[in-house]
Amino acid sequence: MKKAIIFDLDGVITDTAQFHFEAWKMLADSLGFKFDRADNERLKGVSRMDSLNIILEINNALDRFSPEEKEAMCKTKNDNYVELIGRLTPADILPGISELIDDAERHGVKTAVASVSKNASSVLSSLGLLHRFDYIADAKKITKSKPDPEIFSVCAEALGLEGKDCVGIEDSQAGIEAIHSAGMRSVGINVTVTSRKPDLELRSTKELTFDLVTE
Ligand code: B16
Ligand code: MG
Repeated sequence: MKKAIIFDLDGVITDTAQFHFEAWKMLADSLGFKFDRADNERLKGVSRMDSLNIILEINNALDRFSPEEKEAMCKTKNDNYVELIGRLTPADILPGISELIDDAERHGVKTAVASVSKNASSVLSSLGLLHRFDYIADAKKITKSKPDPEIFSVCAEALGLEGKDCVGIEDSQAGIEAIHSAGMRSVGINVTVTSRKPDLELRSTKELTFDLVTE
């Protein structure tokens, strides 16, 4: 049985993936750039600046802006995003997540969050979950975005465990790759994966159960 469950935040614990999409879409529309839901799949688990670079690349505009202009665009996107997440409450925790955290605690299985978001603490706080995990790894603890394994490895190390003792839950292709590269087993939630598939594929967090995830 696995000794720890490591949760992605955006798209697994709560549906902020939708808010990230809306916030980028507002920015893209204001600049006359193409950006749709299929493009958004490439942004999941990817840092803010790397996400902007993907949008610029899609629109053949990578060389059109100075670093200062790109910082300003990231700030505008984040202002849009912060406004959207201001409405989050514990009712926005996705189905099955609270039960899984409770069951893990009951069985002595550790829990951690692996989110590359700079807003992770604020989101967890609004959801009333900031103190429910044994460890939280966010943008401050890492230097590389998913699909690099760093964020999952940092969690395992902080919990005093090896990768093989942990299972990660993710909704993005970059996240699934990061979990596998960290030597962990993976659970994918409605994930569009073109490379290696998750070890367990589920359509929704509703299908998560403690036995399924840990065994
Ligand atoms: P921020 P995760 C990631 O969080 C999101 O999936 C990704 O879309 C976002 O760009 C990234 O966080 C950075 O977020 O702009 O708030 O720092 O999926 O790793 O929880
Ligand atoms: Mg995610």
